[in-house]
Amino acid sequence: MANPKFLNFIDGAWCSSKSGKTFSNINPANKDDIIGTFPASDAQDVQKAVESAASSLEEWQKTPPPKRGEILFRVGEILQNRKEELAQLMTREMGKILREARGDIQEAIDMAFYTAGEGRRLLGQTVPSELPNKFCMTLRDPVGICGLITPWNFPMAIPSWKVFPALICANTAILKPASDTPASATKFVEILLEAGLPPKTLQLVHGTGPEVGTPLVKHPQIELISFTGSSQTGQEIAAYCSQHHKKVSLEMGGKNAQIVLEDANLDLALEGIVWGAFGTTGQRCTASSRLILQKKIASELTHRLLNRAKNLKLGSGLLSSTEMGPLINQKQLEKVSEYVQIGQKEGAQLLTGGHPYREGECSKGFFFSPTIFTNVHSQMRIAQEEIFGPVLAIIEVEDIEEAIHVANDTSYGLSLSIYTQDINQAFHAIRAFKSGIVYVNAPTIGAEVQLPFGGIKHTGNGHREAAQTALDIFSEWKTVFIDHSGRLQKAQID
Ligand code: UN1
Repeated sequence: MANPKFLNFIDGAWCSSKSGKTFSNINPANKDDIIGTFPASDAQDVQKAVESAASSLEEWQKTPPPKRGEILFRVGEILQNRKEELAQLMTREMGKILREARGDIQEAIDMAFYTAGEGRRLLGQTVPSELPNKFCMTLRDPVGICGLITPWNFPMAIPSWKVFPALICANTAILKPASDTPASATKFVEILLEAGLPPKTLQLVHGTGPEVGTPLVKHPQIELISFTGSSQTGQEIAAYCSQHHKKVSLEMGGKNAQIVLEDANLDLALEGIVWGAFGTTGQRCTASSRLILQKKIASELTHRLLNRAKNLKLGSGLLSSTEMGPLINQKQLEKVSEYVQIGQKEGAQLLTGGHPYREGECSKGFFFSPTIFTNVHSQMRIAQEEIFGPVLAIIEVEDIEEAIHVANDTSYGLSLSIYTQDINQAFHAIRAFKSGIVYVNAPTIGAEVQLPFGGIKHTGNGHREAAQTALDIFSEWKTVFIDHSGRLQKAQID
């Protein structure tokens, strides 16, 4: 089988790691299928990338924002033209089914067009002064060199959330993609270059967190780190960045819940649960990993859900009949299996699944059966900790107040959802939910790029990706006062 060699992109050229070391990446649906060999980079490669990113800052900052936007517009067009080929590669590399891989690329396309438009906006404010003949406005300044560390679950969408706003705000950037999805990231960078991005503006450095991520975070010339991944790594990054006065934007875990009240449209709720819990094999930070059911409808809905989960078709995401692909790797398979044991020890009742799935061709990959626990209590670890797999914990409640209490009863705060046909209950939940994202009559997944994305509590650190809020991560406000009175005027005094 072919084993293509992929490279870093540093200082305007495709290159191996300085040490010459490599790692290979496999298809999680079929371990025999090798995606390619990639540079196992380290601090030396990061150093070269930073030097190059620094050398290109000035030229990029002189480029008018609409011109920067035109490049992103072309990126959107190229992504559109190559969507199918890129989706095939992403499915092979990451495992998500083709329909979802197309969605991932579509999110990058949306982000490209949305951010391209920002090239002609980058809105600031003009506001009145308290003094005569004095003009007040705000401008956005770039931050500098950005280190962008991205996860494997959205191999193009999440890099696009970080790279495009970083570039439109006139920063230069170093992308360190997850080592489970480096091929998709390489294609992404190739497309930016093809669209006309000045080559030294963006650097691509492949490798592990400890070997590449850590030197990136610790490099004194990197002004900003944007990270999506685990809460533990995020905390370590935040601690370092706060000590060294670096700007840091974090998007970490979730323990999202979908509430179904007794007045809900149950057919709709059922579709939402299946999609929210088992879409992308539960490997979204927005995945619905808790289902909170009002008692009256709990047994009917659980029964119908069980039927659906048992019949989900597992397999290679490249086959159009497949409904759920594999987990990303062996480690994740072990983690999910461990949580099943934890749930059982805690006294939750395993209704279905709970084990790796090895039927037929699936024996070659990291497949895991759709898993449902019932009799779950909010304090159990399976109801508190992020599992990142196709595992759903069902919690029964008496009424909406208890439902909202349970939904909020986690250390995370990304996405919460409620199914009800009662507008008063819906608005009550919208206000009472402690999360960055709320859905009514839709599952916890499915954010759109023109709206802020992110969460509160242990999910984030106060920033929001996508939308115009992303610009606040990648730029610094500069407040400008122009006094054209010709005399000294004293604010708050005159
Ligand atoms: C993620 O899981 O990290 O809202 C991102 C969604 C997608 C993005 C998810 N648009 O589910």
